[in-house]
Amino acid sequence: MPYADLFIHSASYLATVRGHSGAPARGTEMAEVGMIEDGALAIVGDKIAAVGTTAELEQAGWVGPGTVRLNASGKLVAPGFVDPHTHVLYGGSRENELPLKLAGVPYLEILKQGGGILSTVRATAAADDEALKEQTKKRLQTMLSLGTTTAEVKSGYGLTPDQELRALRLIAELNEESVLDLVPTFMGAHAVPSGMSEEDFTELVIRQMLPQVAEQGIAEFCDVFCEPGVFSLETSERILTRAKELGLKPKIHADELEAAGGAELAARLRAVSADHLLQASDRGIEEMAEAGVIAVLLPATSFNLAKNTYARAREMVAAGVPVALATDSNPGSSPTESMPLVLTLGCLYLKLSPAEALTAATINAAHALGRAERIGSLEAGKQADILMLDAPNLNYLPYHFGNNPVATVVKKGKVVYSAEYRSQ
Ligand code: IZC
Ligand code: ZN
Repeated sequence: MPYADLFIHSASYLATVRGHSGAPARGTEMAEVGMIEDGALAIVGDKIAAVGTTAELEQAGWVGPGTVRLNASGKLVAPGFVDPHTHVLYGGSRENELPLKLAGVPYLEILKQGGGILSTVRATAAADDEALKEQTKKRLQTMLSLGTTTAEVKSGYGLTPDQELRALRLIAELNEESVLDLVPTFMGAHAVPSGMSEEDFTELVIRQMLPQVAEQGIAEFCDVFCEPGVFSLETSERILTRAKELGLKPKIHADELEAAGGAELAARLRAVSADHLLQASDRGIEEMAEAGVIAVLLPATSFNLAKNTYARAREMVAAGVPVALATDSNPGSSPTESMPLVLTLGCLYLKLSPAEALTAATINAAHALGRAERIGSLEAGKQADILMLDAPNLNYLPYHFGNNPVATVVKKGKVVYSAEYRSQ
C-alpha cells in the first residue's frame, strides 16, 4: 500500500454522498449523504484511495513522510460540485435587458424583438476565438472558486453550422486548457435565427449541423429549447430523435414557461435529463420517474426571472424522479456562476433538505452528465475532486448565503483554489 500524497483530515463533517454511483439517488435515497464525523480522505495521485474517520485512516497507515496534510477542522468536506446545465460560452452580456425586465417585458418578448438570445448570438459572432475563450475562462475561474469542478457547456449562440461547430471546438479547447472538466452539449436548436422559419432552421439542424457534430465527435449530448414560440414539441422530437440515431444523448429544456408536454417527451425519448420543468404536468412527472429521466432543476433562473414560480421538486422526489441542481449560467435568464447560491435557492424555494440539495448538486448532477462512475461522491477509486467548505455542518452551507463558502478546492488530487491566497 502506498502512502497518501495528500491527507485531508479532521473535517467536522465529511459528506461522502456514497452509494449512489450505480444509479441516481431517488426518493428517500436523496437524503442519504453518508456523513462521517471527524472525517478524512487519503489521496494517491489523482484518485481517492481511502475515506473514513481521521483515526481510522491514520491507523491504517496512509500518512507517510511525504504526505501533505490539509487540516479541515471546523469545516465541511464535500465532493466538488457538478454543474450539469450551463451556457457559459458566449460573447458580451445583457444587463441592458434588466430595465426591460423590471418594466415587465417578458423574456420571450425580448427574444421576439430580436434581443435576448439573438443579441448574444451577435455578440458571440463578433468576438474572435481568443476573446471568446478569455471571457469564458474568466467565468470558469469564477465557477471553480465557487466549488464547481465539472460543468456541462452548451453551444447554441452560433445558430449557423460554422458558428455552432466553432463553439464546440472552443469548448473542447477550453476543456484542455482549464482546470474544470467540461462536458460538451450541442444545442443548435436554441433559437430560430432572424429571417428564418422554424421549419427551415430545423432542416438545417437535422441535415447539416447534427451530422457534422456527430462526425467530428465533439458533443456528447444534444439539447433543444422546447417551448411554445421557440421550438415546438414536434420539432424538438424530430431533432432529438435524429440526434439519438447519430449517437448523441438527448437532453431537453422542457416545460419552463408553459406546460407543453416536454416532460412526457423526455420520458418517451428516454432522455438523460429534462431541465427546468416549472410547468411539468403530474403525468409528465410520473412518466419521467418510470423512464428514469433526471430532473435538472434551475432555481436561480426562476429567482432571476422574478416570477415566483419554482419547479415542483417535492412532488418529483415523492414520485421517484431523481433530482439534480444546476446554475443554468447564461447571460439572459441566469447570469450567475454560483452553485452555492443554487443550493440555497434549492432549499428555500424547491424545499429540498440540505442533504437532498447536496445529493442533487453532486452525484445526481454527475449522473445527468453520464460521469457518475468517476465523480460526484467521495469514495475509494473516484477522482479526487474535493471541497473544503467554511461551514461547520451541512445545514450551514445553504443557510449562510450570498458569500462564497469555499475555502479550498482540490481537483484531481491537486489544490487548485484556496481562499487564503486571495489576500496575498
Ligand atoms: O441567453 O437567454 N433560456 N436559453 C433558454 C437561455 C435561457 C439563454 C439565454
Ligand atoms: Zn438553459
